[in-house]
Amino acid sequence: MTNAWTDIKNTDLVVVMGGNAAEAHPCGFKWVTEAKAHRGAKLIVVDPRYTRTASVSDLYAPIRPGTDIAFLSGVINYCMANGKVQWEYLRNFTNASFIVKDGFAYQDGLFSGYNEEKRDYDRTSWDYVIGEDGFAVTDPSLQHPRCVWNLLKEHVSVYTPEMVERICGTPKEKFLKVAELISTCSAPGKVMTSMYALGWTQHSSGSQNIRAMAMLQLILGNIGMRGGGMNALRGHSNIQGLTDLGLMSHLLTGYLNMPTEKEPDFAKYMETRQFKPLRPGQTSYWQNYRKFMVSFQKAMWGDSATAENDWNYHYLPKLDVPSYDVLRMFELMYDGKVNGYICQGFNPLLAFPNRAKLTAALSKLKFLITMDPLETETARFWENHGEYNDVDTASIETEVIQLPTTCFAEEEGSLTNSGRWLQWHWAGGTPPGEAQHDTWIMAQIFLRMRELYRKEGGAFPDPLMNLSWDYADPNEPTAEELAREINGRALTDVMDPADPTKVLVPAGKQVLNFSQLKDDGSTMCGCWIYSGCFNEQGNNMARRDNHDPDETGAYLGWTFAWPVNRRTLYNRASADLSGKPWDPTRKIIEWNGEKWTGYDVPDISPTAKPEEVGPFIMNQEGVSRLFTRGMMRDGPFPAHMEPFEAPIPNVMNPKMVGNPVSRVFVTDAEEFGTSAEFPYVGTSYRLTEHFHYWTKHNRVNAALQPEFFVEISEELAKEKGIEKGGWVRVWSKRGSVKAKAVVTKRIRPLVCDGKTVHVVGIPLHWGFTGAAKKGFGPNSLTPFVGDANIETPESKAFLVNIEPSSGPEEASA
Ligand SMILES: Nc1nc2c(c(=O)[nH]1)N[C@H]1C(S)=C(S)[C@@H](COP(=O)(O)OP(=O)(O)OC[C@H]3O[C@@H](n4cnc5c(=O)[nH]c(N)nc54)[C@H](O)[C@@H]3O)O[C@H]1N2
Ligand SMILES: Nc1nc2c(c(=O)[nH]1)N[C@H]1C(S)=C(S)[C@@H](COP(=O)(O)OP(=O)(O)OC[C@H]3O[C@@H](n4cnc5c(=O)[nH]c(N)nc54)[C@H](O)[C@@H]3O)O[C@H]1N2
Ligand SMILES: [Mo]
Repeated sequence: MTNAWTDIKNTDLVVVMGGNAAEAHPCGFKWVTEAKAHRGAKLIVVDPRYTRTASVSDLYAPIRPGTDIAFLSGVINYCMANGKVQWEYLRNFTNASFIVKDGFAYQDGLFSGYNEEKRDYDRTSWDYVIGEDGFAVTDPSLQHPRCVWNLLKEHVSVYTPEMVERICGTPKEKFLKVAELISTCSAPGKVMTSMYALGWTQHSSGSQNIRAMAMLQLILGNIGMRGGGMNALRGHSNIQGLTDLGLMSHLLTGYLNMPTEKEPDFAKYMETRQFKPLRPGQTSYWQNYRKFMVSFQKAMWGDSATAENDWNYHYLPKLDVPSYDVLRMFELMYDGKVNGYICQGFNPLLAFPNRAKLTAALSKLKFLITMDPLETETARFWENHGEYNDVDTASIETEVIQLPTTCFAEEEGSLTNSGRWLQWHWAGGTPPGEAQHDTWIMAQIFLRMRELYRKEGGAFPDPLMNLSWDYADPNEPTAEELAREINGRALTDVMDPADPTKVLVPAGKQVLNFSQLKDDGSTMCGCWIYSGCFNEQGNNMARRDNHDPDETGAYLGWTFAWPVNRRTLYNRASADLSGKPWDPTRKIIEWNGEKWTGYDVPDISPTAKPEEVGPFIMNQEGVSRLFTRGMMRDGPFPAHMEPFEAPIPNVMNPKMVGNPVSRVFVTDAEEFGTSAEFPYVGTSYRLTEHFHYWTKHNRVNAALQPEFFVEISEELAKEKGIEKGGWVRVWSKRGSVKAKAVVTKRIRPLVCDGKTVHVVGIPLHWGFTGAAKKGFGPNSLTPFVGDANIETPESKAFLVNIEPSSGPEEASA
């Protein structure tokens, strides 16, 4: 989230599109209720299904899964054509005025530079014109035909209301009502918030869905504003923490990049990272990259990391492919290239696509270790459950070792919520049986491996032997020790840059925040964006002051938000060029002639003059981007692409299948179904009563939603002779499942490009362990393909067929 859950109460308009917050985020949804009750805010829901969120909306519009880019581009087109633009914000705070190189173009669904063989773009033409002074050339009058604004205008002009209806199946009148209501938020005193989750991410063009809305929010001037922003509703209680702390295979902590093969030494790695400002006078905050990186390496390897050995840069793995995401890892397993797999707090057999392929992949391992408090389907993948898990147990030789762990309620630590708040919690119970904390298990694996290396030697033991392991009890680092390490401290006295005779941070003391980090080895820090969470003031994540002076919803004394306790990102953009709030009733920060004051931690230097520094200091431009220079693999503007399995051809280019730069593994190419064989659109989602695959172990939840079902419209039920509550078989190119049919008015047929499109809704909570009835889940059906930029699987739009059937057969043995 750019903002926070509590900030949603400040909005005028909530757009829930690509999510279902009332059911998947019921606790956070109360802030929407708050905004409606106390501000008279309106709620728009755009979803293929009439959800419980839709049931309390002011305006609901149906949409075909996987077509949100067309819809949002249609809204952008509407706003541009009708002058519904926050002009001053647009001119000063976005790259609308930047001139783009001549070679850049878009035609037949493709941008310039496409290479069909490589399934990739040469992105060199997706760039600005750079002047002789080294700065990007701009036209503040927005008249230049090749400025970003005019290129965007042309790009979105095809997304007329008629085109939106043709692609999305959203009736034109409904679309126009949505567009009109959204466009009112271009007024500086009106603000809209975007709340989204998997309905946008789990698509082969998921990243571009989000970009499309972010661009709309910039055009309306809603980023950095109270009650505005792009608010990703994160899933698991600590999934924000997962990405922050570098658990993605291509990231280190704090969104520093994992080195690649093309960066064999530290100098080469740094060459492309300390971005030079692209406009005169701008701050480009990544110029501090080296401080964060060196401090991270010092946290990893302590004294052995020195200037002479480039802080042990050679210890870091170098990626030979863009990432080792879950799809790629399972592909490698499937190809027999992986011996062992440690699966910690993850149930991929139910969570990832194409279950038959996953089972085959797990069957090729020599060993599988699971770390989980519960019995998972992944740990039991080899067990035959008749039609529910039809495997040949005898032929599987994988050795499975189950390590029972505790769960969050049985341990101390912090969870980072969607609003970037690091919230400390305390253990609420003692672990049952043989269960151990994850930290204890990981420490044991490390200590025993190190011992083996010490005794037996081995290839390249240094990164392991020299790993910094500075904990009171090496057998189990405590949560506090880890948090202090993540915050960072001075290793030798750190001198004050303003007065080099004065010690700023004495050796051994915690740094205040990342502004005190150095690139000379005098500081260490596990995760720079978290620095400040546990400094000499103590554990700031444990703070529980719930005062909210002036009722802004900021709660600055409650826990700690990264970065530096800032609650609204880009908050400089909440004020105009002179530093006055666009809307005085929504003040966040304000320039008082000498410094920035207000209700939040400013995201520029507190004394930086308002007209001098742009509000987007993490961008080289100093402003935000309506056009990205080669950052997005599939285009600098979002463009409509169909899912890999779609009921109609891409109207921009009928020959195009899916996202043209999404990775497709060879074995999956023939696994995509066509609409002739599979006429219906499958989509998958969660229910309030269950949390994925673990609450089915709990009898109360199991009783609330006992049995796997699919949802279809009355029209489809009639057409297929399917009875309410009767058994159906649903199948795709990759598998077949059986379910009870829920026939509902909440899903309606759509008409896309002249064709009637039926949606089959498939909730995801069932498997073959736990207290609920056995079931299958949508991932027996979903395709093994993901987003072009980040490889999130395309779970929300695929093709299926459906027919009445008999119930499933249990295992005979
Ligand atoms: N009760 C409960 N709450 C949960 C979870 C749970 O398992 N149970 N899981 C948590 C996790 S990890 C996550 S990630 C979040 C997920 O939170 P959400 O994304 O809100 O949850 P989903 O149910 O997957 O819903 C997505 C919604 O998007 C709609 N949709 C599908 N395709 C499209 C599309 O192409 N466009 C649009 N506009 N909408 C589409 C679906 O119909 C559905 O209503 O929920 C979290 N909260
Ligand atoms: N078709 C389809 N597929 C989907 C989705 C969809 O919408 N449609 N949603 C996707 C999404 S967003 C998600 S997040 C995934 C969810 O997929 P998973 O993350 O695999 O699902 P969970 O059941 O939440 O699994 C987490 C496991 O962690 C265990 N656990 C809990 N606490 C601890 C702990 O402290 N330590 C350890 N070691 N283990 C612990 C639980 O017992 C559980 O078995 O599913 C994905 N798959
Ligand atoms: Mo999730």
